Formats: sequence, structure tokens, C-alpha cells
Amino acid sequence: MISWLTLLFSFAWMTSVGAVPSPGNAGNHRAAPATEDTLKNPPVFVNQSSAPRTIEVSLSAAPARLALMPGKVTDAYAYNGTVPGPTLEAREGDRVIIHFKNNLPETTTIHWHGLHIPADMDGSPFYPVPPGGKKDYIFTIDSGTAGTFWYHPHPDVRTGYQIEKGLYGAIIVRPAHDPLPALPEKLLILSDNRFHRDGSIDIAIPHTPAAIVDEENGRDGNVMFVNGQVMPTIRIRSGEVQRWRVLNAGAARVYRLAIPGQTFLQVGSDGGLFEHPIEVKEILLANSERVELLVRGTGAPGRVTVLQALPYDRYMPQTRPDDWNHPRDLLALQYTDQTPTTPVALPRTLRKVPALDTSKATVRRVLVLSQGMINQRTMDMNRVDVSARLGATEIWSIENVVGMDHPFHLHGFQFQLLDRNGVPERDRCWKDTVNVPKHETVRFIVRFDAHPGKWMFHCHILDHEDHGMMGILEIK
Ligand SMILES: [Cu+2]
Repeated sequence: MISWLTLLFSFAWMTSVGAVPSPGNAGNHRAAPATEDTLKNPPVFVNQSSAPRTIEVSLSAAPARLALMPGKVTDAYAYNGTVPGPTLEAREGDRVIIHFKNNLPETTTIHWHGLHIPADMDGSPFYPVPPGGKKDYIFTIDSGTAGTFWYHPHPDVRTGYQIEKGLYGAIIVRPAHDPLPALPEKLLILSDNRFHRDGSIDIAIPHTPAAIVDEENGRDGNVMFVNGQVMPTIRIRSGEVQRWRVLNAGAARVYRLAIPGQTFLQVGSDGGLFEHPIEVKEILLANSERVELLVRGTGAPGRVTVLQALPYDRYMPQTRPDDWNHPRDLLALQYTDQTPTTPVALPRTLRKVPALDTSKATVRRVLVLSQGMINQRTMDMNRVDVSARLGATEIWSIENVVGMDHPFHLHGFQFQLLDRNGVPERDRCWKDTVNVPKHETVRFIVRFDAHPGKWMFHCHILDHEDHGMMGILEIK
């Protein structure tokens, strides 16, 4: 009998021989200085409403033939014809109305990842939109919830396929009063994908060795995109400060982000700004997480540096890709030739993030993550895994008992990390997704302050989620 491992190793050899070369690492991107940013923002939704504090937009999901990989045409799925889809920009307190039409040949939903909205608007698999069907998503954005979020499909067992075909877009919620000065702002939607030589998207055929590896690892792509572009350029003037909102829309990749020779000032996470900026050399961004960064032009005029994804070992040893330990270039940061400008003054305090009170926690739960399962069970749409009381404060302990990372996402509610492996979390912030590294335990506190109904929690490695690493929380 051919063992599992033999199959996996022989497959790893086949892919390394037949791999499509990555344009992300192939070109000499330092040759010609750009005179403007080549990084393009996705389009922003056009607001059709003239009513105050109302954003009303139309959104369709449909097949599209697009040049996703340079020089090739790909059969993709697209929101309003673009990959990534248009960015939804709103302000705290806005009423948002999205007229959605499903022009895909399959059922879909739209999940508004990270937003605190009613359960029937969350786009979970409980509210499918069939082919040709329509749904109006209507919700109000709470005050105090400004931040960077995203939207993507969440149908039963097809989330990974549909996102990998091109369905994802960003949401930016702005606060009534932003503590940061007006800064040049960039949106960076990170994703990766894998293609056949003819440009078609390489999604493994079920039950093949390739599919088994993807089920285990999650599907890593070898072409790295920022806003759907390969190795674009952002220009920065020496001394300038830019505000970057970074979203990991990849299926499974954990980005360890760094710019050699400079540091970031991290100012926010999934659920908006921190209390204080934090200077860091690297950012670990698991799939579906977001960060807000201040990038300071500390380099000399004319210098070119690169935003990189440094090696990060999230894998089981037996299925670790053979190129996992190579840094990947994502984007060129090119200093202009202008004389340095004086950096703007930055506030030391951004906002208050009031701590959820652990003494008010009435329920403590343990959720054990193993490979493909949560608490030894796979997803069942007809089962409730966790019943909670509306208004309750709970502490959840997420224990990863296996040798690979699992990023854990709770729908509908932002939580605060308490500790990792018993070490208290130093910087309080709001999160909806937390990477739980191999053999580690993370505890968070959450308050179910509104929105009764059924909610999903799951591993956000899309292959894991689609294969059942998900459960249902019912709040009554
Ligand atoms: Cu997982």
C-alpha cells in the first residue's frame, strides 16, 4: 500500500518541478523609478442615496474573464466586475443598504467580516442566495466601531472556492473624529493565488494528492498580489508618514510583514485603533486579519526598499511546502528624489479601548482545535455547539492541540485577547480573528451585547473551514 506520506512527498516533488514561476520574484522591479504609485486602489462603491448618513449601493457577483496574472486571461468570479471588488466606505452611524444580485452559477452569500450587525444580515450559510437570487443587506454601523473590515462569500462548503476565484473586497469605516492627522492613506489587500500555464486558476481536483495537501495546509498560492497587482510600487517622500490599512485576504497564508531597514508604527488591528501606537519590526498577519500601520519615510531620497513576507512556519512538517523558508517580495517602496520633509507630529494616545471586565464573565468555555475539528466535531448546520445568553460576558479559551496554526474567527462580535499561553496580552485591542499557533492556547473575553441568533465560529484557513472546522453559536 502506498502510504499517505509517500503520496504527499511525491506530490511535493511534482509541484516543485512543474511550478509556474512567480512573477512576484522574477522581475527586476528596481530598474526604473516610478513617477507615480503603480499600486491602484480598488474602485470605491458609488453611493446611490442622497439621504443623510445613508450608503446605498448595488453589488453583483458574476463570472468574469480578467487578466489576474500579468499576460494571461483568467475565468474568475468578480464583484461588480473587478478583483478585488469595490471598497465599501462608510462612517460610524451610517445606515448601509446593499442591493445584492447573485449572477454566479452557484449559491453564495456575502459575509461582512468583523461588522457588528444582525445575524440575518451576516451572510452566514444560514441565509443562502441561490443563483439568480437577490438579497438586500441592510445594517447600521455602530458608533465606536471604525476600522478596516472586508466582505467575502460564506456559503456552505464553497467559501474557499469562491474567494479563490476572486470574490473579496475591503470595507473602511471612518470614525466621527479621527485622532490621527490627515495622512496619505493606502489600502493593501494581500492575497495569493495559483495558476495553470494557460492562466486558469489552479484549484486541485478533489481527492487527488494535491487536494489532500491543500486540505491539510490550506491552499497557498505562488503568485503574490497586492490589490490584485503583482509587485506594485508605492512612492514615499523622505520624512513623510503614510497610513496603510492592510488586509490578508489569502486562503491560508500567514504574512510575516517587514520592510528591511525600517520599522512600522502599528496603530490598529481588526476592530480599529489601539490606545497607543506601538513600534514593531514585523507584523504577523494571519488570513482574514487586518492591521493599520504608519509607515514613516525614514530612508534617504532615491532609496528603494521592499515590503516582504518573511518565512513563517505555520505548517505540519510532513506537508510544509519546500519553498516555505524563502522571503517573498510584495511591493516596492520607492523614495522620491524630493528633499526630506518634516515628519508630522503623531498623537501618543489614539483612543480609549475600555477593558471588558473579567469579573463579569459568567461563562468560561474551552474550544479545542484539532486537525479539521473543533471539540472533536465537524460542522453540522443542524446542531448548535455553543448556547449563550444575550447580554452575557464570556471567556473563551481556544486550545490548539495540533502541530499547525489555526486562525480562529468569531462572527459578529469583536473580542479582547486576555492572554496567550497564560502570558497576559500587553496591548488591549478589538479583534475578530486570532491566530492560534501550533500547540498554543489563546484566551479572549467577549460580550454578547446585541444581535441574538445563530453565529458561526471557525478556523479561517478556508480549506479547513469548508471541510468542517466550524461550529455554531446561538445567542438567545
Ligand atoms: Cu485551521
